[in-house]
Amino acid sequence: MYLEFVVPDMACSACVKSITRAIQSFDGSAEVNANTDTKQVTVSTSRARIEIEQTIMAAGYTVVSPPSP
Ligand SMILES: [Cu+2]
Repeated sequence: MYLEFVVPDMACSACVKSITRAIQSFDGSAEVNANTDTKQVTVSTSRARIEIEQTIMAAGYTVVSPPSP
């Protein structure tokens, strides 16, 4: 499934790398797409939304979640 997160303090490609690495060390098969302009992070994963959210926060970033469908 695809999960979308908004990460307001993701500013540059180094942030994208840290977030991607954190998520992929949690779920090795996850695909991460991040846009520093829109601050959106899209994750293709089989893990639960809360787990990915906690992983992003553990990497030091703030997550603003859009409402779950
Ligand atoms: Cu950065």
